[in-house]
Formats: sequence, C-alpha cells, structure tokens
Amino acid sequence: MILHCAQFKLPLTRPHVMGIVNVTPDSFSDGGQFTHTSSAVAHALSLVAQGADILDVGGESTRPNATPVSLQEELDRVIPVIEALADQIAVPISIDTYKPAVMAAAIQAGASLVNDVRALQEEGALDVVANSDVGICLMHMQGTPQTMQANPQYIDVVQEVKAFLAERAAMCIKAGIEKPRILLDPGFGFGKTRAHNITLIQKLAELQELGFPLLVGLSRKSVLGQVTGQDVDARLHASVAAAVISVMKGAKIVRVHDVKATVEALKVVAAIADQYHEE
Ligand code: 8Y7
Repeated sequence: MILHCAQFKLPLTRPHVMGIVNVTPDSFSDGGQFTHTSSAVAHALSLVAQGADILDVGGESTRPNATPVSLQEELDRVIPVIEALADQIAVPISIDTYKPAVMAAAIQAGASLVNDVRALQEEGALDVVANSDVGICLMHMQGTPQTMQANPQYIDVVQEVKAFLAERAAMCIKAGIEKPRILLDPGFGFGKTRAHNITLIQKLAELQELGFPLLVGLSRKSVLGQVTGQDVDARLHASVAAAVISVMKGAKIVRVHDVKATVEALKVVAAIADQYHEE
C-alpha cells in the first residue's frame, strides 16, 4: 500500500505520523503576520525533527463552535507557512481546509496532500484536487462544526460512516483521482458522541474493508477527556494510547499534536508486529 501525494510516495507498510501545525494568531501578543508565520514554521520544523512523516497545516479551527475565518485571512495564515516549509523539509505538507481556493493556493505553494473535513463536498473542491496530483484525505462529519455536537444521531454509526466514505471515494475515482491518492478517515469527534467514537475505533476493521488506507485523528479529543477526566492540555498519555490502538486496529496514519511520544510508541508497535515469532 503506497500513498501517492505529488512527488512523494509513502510506503504505508509502517505506521505514519502526521504532525499538526495550527496557524492561528497569537492572542497574547500583537506581533502581526510575521510572528505567527515564523512561530508556525519553527513548530513545524521541530515536529519534523521529532519524526513526523507528514505535516498538516491548518488556518481555521474546525473544533465545535469555532468562529469561521474569511478566505483571505485563511490564505494569509497558511500560504506563507507552506512556502517557507516546502523547500526546506523532505516530508509532504498537507493542507487542512475545505475551501477550494485555499486548496489551489496551497498546492501552488508546495502542499502535496489535501486534508478536507468536508470530503470535497464544497463546490469546486473536487475539481481542484482532480486537476492536480496531490493526495486527498476524505473525512466523515455529521452536520457542520457549528452544530455537529448538538445531538449526533445514527442508526448504525459504522455503516453510515462507511457508506459516506465509499460514496465520496467513488466520486473521486470518477473524477479521475487515482486510487493510491486517496485516504479515508471516520472523523472522530465530528458529529459523534462518546459512544459513537468508541464504536468506530472498536470497528475500524470494517472501514478497512473499503480498501483504502485509513487516517485517524484522536489526539487530545474530547472523547479522551470524557474517558480520563483530563483537560485538553493533559491528554498526552490518553492520546498516545489512542494512537497505539488505532494502528493496532489498522490505521496507517495518525494525526497528532505530540509527535515525539507518538513516534516512539509506534516504533514499539512496529517492532512487535515485525518480529518473527520464535518458540
Ligand atoms: C481531524 C482533522 C481535525 C481528524 C482529519 C482536532 C482538521 C480537530 N480533526 N482532519 N482535523 N481527521 N483528517 O481536534 O480527525 O484536531 S481538527
């Protein structure tokens, strides 16, 4: 299983770690554009040094109830960061956006993967990806970030997520996006209760039946807070446990904040999986 994202070909025979790079203005200092660009770039470089296989750059929070960001503001946040990183790192850069204009500008600036929480449902998004050679991560969400956690409901969460991802993947193939460019993601926390999230992780193998590599994002998410009682800044141990379980359940890529801890934990998983059994 090899993921094709522009010039990068990632052999997903070992688990890969996607490091999260949020580009948001520092609310405590009014240092202007340069400050948030340079601190995001510095953070991104440190994640690469910690062993990140992919960087996911995002300029608009998709957390529940987050305030939407204008197109121009999102471009101003992410494009300088991608431009600065593209010629100094050897790992693919992913752009976390649902806006086709941001996708296009990010690809132009050197992004190799599009991470879309709306699974290319925005008008024009499918065409942008189809007219490029980048990879695409299609994520499931019920509702919108503004409303999704109000009252998520499913008859069968696994079957509904699976059917949605199958339909979006088929749409991509039909538009000319080759199969090795496609990743699927159940979208933990996006219109899902604690029970929905737990069921999805338990039954991740059923999503694998679709035949595409799976990406999982559970890092610091509220389901881990519900299980441990810890605030978002104290969910490292829970997040590492979730990454380990995700990979053991078949995820090929985990999207995380804490790269060093996750990389080390997944080395242990890989070493045990690879070791020939002796008597
Ligand atoms: C996910 C994601 C977020 C995820 C993918 C957060 C942008 C919320 N979560 N993208 N983005 N999968 N593919 O807590 O689970 O990081 S934002």
